[in-house]
Amino acid sequence: RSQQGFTVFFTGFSGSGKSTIANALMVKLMETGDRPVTLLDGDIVRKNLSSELGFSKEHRDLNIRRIGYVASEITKNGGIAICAPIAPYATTRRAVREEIEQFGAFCEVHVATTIEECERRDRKGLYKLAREGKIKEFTGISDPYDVPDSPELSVETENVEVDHCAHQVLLKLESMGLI
Ligand code: GGZ
Repeated sequence: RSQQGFTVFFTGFSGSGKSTIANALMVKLMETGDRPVTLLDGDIVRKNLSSELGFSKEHRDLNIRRIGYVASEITKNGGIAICAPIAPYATTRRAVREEIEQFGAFCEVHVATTIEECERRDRKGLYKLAREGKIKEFTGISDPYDVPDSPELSVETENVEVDHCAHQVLLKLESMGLI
């Protein structure tokens, strides 16, 4: 296999559309390529890899480092890893980038759907619970989110269809020479 492995790392608020875009991207990559594609979605990782962790800074960092480690192994072996956690801390995202860039490419995609829009949708009712104080340390409400200052790509799902966002990621990967 001649092509290098790479990781697409989505970051953004709960309900911003990360998982939906990541799933659409996975389908497109599986249709067009011959490399294995692994999706490391936030809530699936939380269930299987980080089930003992909560949402303190320490626990979030540990969660992201685990995702980064798995993605770096996939990248090292020439595969494609798609990660879709909130990943609120810039320093932790930076550390994951550096780990992965030892083995292949890293494409950070900020899903920049605003907190107002995510709260307005409130698909899982979590924002309401966060406002009521029933969920503590909720990202964007009572916990920080460092806005990425130099992501490879920024998309948003308030005015743009998910499928179009996934297409924009594909175009970016093409322009990076990865697919
Ligand atoms: C943020 C929380 C919280 C708190 C539970 N803050 O919409 P969801 O439900 O499926 O996505 C959110 C998910 C966040 O997990 P991550 O592993 O992506 O977070 S991090 O990257 O910060 O480790 C949300 C749910 O878990 N959830 N409590 N307090 N999101």
